[in-house]
Amino acid sequence: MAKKVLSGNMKTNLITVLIASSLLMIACVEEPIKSTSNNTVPPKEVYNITPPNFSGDSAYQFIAEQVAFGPRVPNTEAHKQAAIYLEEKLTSYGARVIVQEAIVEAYNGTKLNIKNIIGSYNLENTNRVLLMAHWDSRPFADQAASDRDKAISGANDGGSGVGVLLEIARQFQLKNPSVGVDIALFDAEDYGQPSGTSNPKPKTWCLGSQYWAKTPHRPNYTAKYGILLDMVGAANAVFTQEAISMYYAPQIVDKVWNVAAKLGYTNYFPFMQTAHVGEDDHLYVNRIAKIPSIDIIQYDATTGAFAPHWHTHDDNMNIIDKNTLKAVGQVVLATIYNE
Ligand code: AHN
Ligand code: ZN
Repeated sequence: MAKKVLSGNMKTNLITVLIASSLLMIACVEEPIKSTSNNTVPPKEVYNITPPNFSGDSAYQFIAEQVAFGPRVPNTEAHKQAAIYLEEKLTSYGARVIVQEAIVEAYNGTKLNIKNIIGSYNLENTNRVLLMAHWDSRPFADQAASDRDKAISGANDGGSGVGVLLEIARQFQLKNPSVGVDIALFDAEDYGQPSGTSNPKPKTWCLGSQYWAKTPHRPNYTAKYGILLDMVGAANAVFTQEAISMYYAPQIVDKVWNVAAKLGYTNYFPFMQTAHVGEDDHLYVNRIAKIPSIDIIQYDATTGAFAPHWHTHDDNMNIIDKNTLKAVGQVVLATIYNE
């Protein structure tokens, strides 16, 4: 049999082809980053696992279902029914669910019957990530022009974070992540004292997470880090890197914003830091439970405020945008599946 020998020329050609094709492969694997921001930091992460495809339609539906109960204000029938819905939903997607019940006191002395709802995946795994949102809605519309004493629908404020987390739960059932994950739906985040009152009281917000941080659903519960989703459903939302997250968990902010950049979502997640945007559930999870946690929260750095619909009756399904839900959900999923 004739032995095949490559001539010097052919060898050079072959090497050239090999180098060219491997460069081409690298170019194909590395997706280009869409960016509208000047201060984009190049992504560091390279994924080992392809995360599932988060459905913005599905998350939208989960928000509509919550809103259909009416405002989820503690001590109301809508609140009671929504709690059953959330527990059933998480259970149906394969989570082990604990409903933590408590009575806490609101700023005005009202005793609130609250429920923190925690759904867990891969309980045997000590390597855990905590995903959070609040599921209650504000009992009044103190930023509204009229009907200020009426509770808000809270499609974005409350509903959106929960909607994204329910869709994430659905995805976990389709493809089990390798880390342990706990989905904590906190109650009574939004019962805080309206600003501008004559005798302001401290710590009137985040009553459910304050209770949970002092008394976790399982003794000695901890997680590697936490991600809170708050107001993650409005069109063209911008999630800045807010101060409490940057103070307690800058490495998690870095990780999540780089995942967002990698996925082409820098418009939603610019590398832009903002000052304190207000107290939120992650403050107590950081301060009391000592779990380094970040808040993905819409904030408008140009106006220095939340969106105009915030704590008004415009916070309804009309302002919810599936593209924003998709961006946030895909970023969180990719973060989890890359652990
Ligand atoms: C305050 O305004 C004190 N906190 C902002 C956090 C918040 C309110 N999230 C939803 N509603
Ligand atoms: Zn609120």
